[in-house]
Amino acid sequence: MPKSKLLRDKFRDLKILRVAGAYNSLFAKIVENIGFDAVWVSGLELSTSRAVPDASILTMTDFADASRLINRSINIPVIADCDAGFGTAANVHYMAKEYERNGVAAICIEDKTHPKLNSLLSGMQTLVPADEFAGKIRSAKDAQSSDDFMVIARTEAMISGMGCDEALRRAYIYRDAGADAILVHSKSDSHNQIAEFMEHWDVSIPVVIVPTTYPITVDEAYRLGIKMIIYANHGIRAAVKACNEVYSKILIDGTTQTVENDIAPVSDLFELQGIDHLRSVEERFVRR
Ligand code: SPV
Ligand code: MG
Repeated sequence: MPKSKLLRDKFRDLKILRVAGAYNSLFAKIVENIGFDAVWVSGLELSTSRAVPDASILTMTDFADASRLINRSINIPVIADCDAGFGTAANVHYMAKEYERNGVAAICIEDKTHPKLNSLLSGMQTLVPADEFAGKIRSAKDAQSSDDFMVIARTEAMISGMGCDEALRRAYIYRDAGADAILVHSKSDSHNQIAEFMEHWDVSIPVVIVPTTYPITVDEAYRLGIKMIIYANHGIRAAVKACNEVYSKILIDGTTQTVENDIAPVSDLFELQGIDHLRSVEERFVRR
């Protein structure tokens, strides 16, 4: 079954979808093994993994290649963070085709100017006019070849300080342009902004949230009418902390003995590589 169909089915069948961020196949595999519904290929994680700012320093090709490699390593759908679409509505047309060809189930584009800056940073959070962004959505929808491929429109109105009314105005324009879902982003320290948005949203298409700065439980999100929660960066943050602690300890203690209980055994790595599959292929085809 195509991954885009799988994602559509989850939207139809599940009360709420839970999605986690990854920037490579390893983390995507962990996300899948834990039981999340899909992988979010996060621009923030991907940029961090290359030690560059999440500010359109990496290119569309960098992003699309990461999604392609991740997608072929897992069986759950990939939802790709495509920033502001890497240019105009014309760029978006090429981009959407490329991602769909790569097997990605859904792309997400945001209404910021390109080059963009990560939403959690202060500074240039400028939006393009709503009708210009609607053109990007129409372009992506025109480019797709299967009906199931999804285009998620993300409004950064509340990130840019414009408030809930502007987020709602834009969300309705993006829905009318053909978006399959709306991602409403907030960097408030409570979920009040999201709650206010949901109070006035008619839920005609699903709403997606990315709770990084505000806490929200799955039940709270469900009660507000939210359909998908993306835990966008908790994987890489866990990894950074763990790696810092373990490598520091090795250098300070002068031995690996003191960290052995805090790290995964090598057998876990072999399992993540899919060693069982290698063994079975060897058994069937390699002459000894
Ligand atoms: C990402 O994970 O790259 C996102 C979410 O777009 S945020 O970092 O909050 O902008
Ligand atoms: Mg991003």
